Amino acid sequence: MLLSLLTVSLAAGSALAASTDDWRRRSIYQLVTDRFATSNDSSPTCDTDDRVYCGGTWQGIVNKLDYIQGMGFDAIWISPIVANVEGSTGDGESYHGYWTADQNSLNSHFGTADDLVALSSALHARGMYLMVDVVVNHMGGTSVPPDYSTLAPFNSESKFHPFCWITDYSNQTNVEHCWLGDNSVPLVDVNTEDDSVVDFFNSWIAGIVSNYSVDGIRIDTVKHVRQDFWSGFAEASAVYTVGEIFDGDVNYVSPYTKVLGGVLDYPTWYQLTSAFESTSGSLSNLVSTVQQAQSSYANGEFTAGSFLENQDNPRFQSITTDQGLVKNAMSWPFIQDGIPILYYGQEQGYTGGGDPANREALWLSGYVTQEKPLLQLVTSLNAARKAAIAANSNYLSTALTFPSVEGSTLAVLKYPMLALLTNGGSSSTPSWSVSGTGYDANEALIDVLTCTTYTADGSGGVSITGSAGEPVIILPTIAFNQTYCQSLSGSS
Ligand code: ABC
Ligand code: CA
Repeated sequence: MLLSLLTVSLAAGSALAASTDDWRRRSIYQLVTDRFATSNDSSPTCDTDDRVYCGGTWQGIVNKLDYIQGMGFDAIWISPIVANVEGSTGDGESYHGYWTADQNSLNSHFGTADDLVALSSALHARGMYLMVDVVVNHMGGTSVPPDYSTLAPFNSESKFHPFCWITDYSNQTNVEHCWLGDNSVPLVDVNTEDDSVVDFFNSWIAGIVSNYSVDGIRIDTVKHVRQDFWSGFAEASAVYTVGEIFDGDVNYVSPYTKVLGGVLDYPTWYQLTSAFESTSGSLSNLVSTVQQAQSSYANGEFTAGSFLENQDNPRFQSITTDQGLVKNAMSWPFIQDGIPILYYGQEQGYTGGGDPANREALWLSGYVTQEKPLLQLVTSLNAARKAAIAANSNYLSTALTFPSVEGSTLAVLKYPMLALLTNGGSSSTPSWSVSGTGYDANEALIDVLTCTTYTADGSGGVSITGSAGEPVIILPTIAFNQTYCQSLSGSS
C-alpha cells in the first residue's frame, strides 16, 4: 500500500517524464553535441585528429531539428552536458563531454541553461524526446595523482577510489574500483560505495531531469559501478534509463537489464558487425545471440537500444563500403525488437575510423538530404517501423522470429513486417522463400525501400528475388502509406 502511494506521488511529480514504455515506439538520433551544428550555421574547419572543440552547440541543434525529424526520428541523444576539464591535455580537449570537472555546472562550450531548456522545449513542441548522456563512474583528472581540489563537488580524495589502473577485465572488483583513462587524463574513479556520494547522485539526476525537462538518460560506464547502485539511481531519475555495458557477452550484460530501463545492445552489435562486415560473416551467430538476448534480458530485447555505430567504435563504412552490406547492417536496428539508435553522420555516408576519426563535424556535409541513398534508407526504415506499429497494436511486444536462415540470406519476421536480409554483397542477387509469414493468401505486399509491389502466394508465403545484395523490407500494402511512395518517386 505504502509502495503504491509512493508510486502515485512520484508519477504526479514528474508529469512530463517519459517512461520506458513511452520510449519503446521511439527512434533515436545520437549526436555528438560539439560536432553536430553551430549556433549561427557557420562551418568552421574541424580536423578530428586535433581532438579539440569544433563549435557545435545546443542552439545549433535547435536550428537543425527539421533535418533530424525529416528522417523520421522522434528523439535525440546528446553528449554529456556538465562542465568538463578545460584546456588542452595529452588526450586533447574535452569536446566529447566525458571528463567531468563540475557536476553542478553546465559545459559553457555548448551553451547556457536557457539554451538547454530551449532545446528541450523545441523538441517537445515537435513531440520529440530529449535523452541526455550522464557520467557517474568518474571525473576527469589531468595528472596522476590528480589535483582533487579541481573537482566539484567531490573535492577530496576520500570521495574517490584509491588510484589503480583497470588491468583485468575478468576481475569485476578491478573493473569497478580501478580507473579508466591514462596518465594524461586519468578518469578519477568516484567512490560509489560512499552513502553521501550515492545521495548526491540521486538528487543530482532528479535535478537534471526536472531542470531541463529531460525525457531519458543514457548512462556511461555502467559496468564500472556496482550493479546495486543503479536501481536507486534509475528510480531517482524517474525516466527511461539506457546503460552502456561495453561487452559482447549476453550473460555478462543481462543482469544489468534488471536494474535499468534497458541496455545498449552491445552483444548484438558485435554479431551484427561481424555478420555484415564481409560476405563471409556468420548470420547464424547473429541469430543465436539475438535469441539468447531475447530470452535472458529482463524485458526481452524490447527496451534495449539497438545501434550499428557510436562514438567509441570505427564507423561501419571504415570496415566495408560495399553498399549492399552497409544497407543490410543499417537496416537491423529498425527491424528488431528494441529501440533504434542512429549515430549522426551515418546517413551522410561518413567513413571515419576509430575514436577520434568517427566524430566528424556534420556541418561539413552541408546537411544535404537529396540524393543521399543512406539518408533515404533511414527515412524509409523509420516510416516502415511507424507503419508496422500503427498496423499491429501488439507490434512493440511481438518478439521477432527468424523464419528462414539459409546461407547468405536471413528472414526476420515481426508481423506485419518481414525483413529480408543478405550478406551476399552488392554483386549478389539474393532470393528468399519464406512461409508462415502470417500474411493472407494472395495478399498485396510492398517493399518499402523501393516501393516495388509483390503478392503473397496461396498460403501467404513470400518468394522474392532481390538485387545488388540489398535488403527488402516487406509490409502489407494496406499498412503502408502510399503517399510515401509517391513522394519517393517524385523526388528521384
Ligand atoms: C581518449 C582518446 C582515445 C584514446 C583514449 C585512451 O583516450 O580519445 O583515442 O584511445 C571518453 C572519450 C574518449 C576518450 C575516453 C578516455 O573518454 O569519449 O574519446 O578516449 O579518456 C564510454 C563512452 C566513451 C567515453 C567513456 C569515458 C566511456 O562511451 O565515449 O570515452 O567516459 C571501456 C568502457 C566504456 C567506455 C570505453 C571507451 O572504454 O568500459 O564504458 N565508453 C573492451 C572492454 C570495454 C572497453 C572497450 C574499449 O574494450 O570490455 O570495457 O570499454 O576500450 C570484445 C570483448 C569486449 C572488449 C572488446 C575490445 O573485445 O567482448 O569486452 O571491450 O571481444
Ligand atoms: Ca568505478
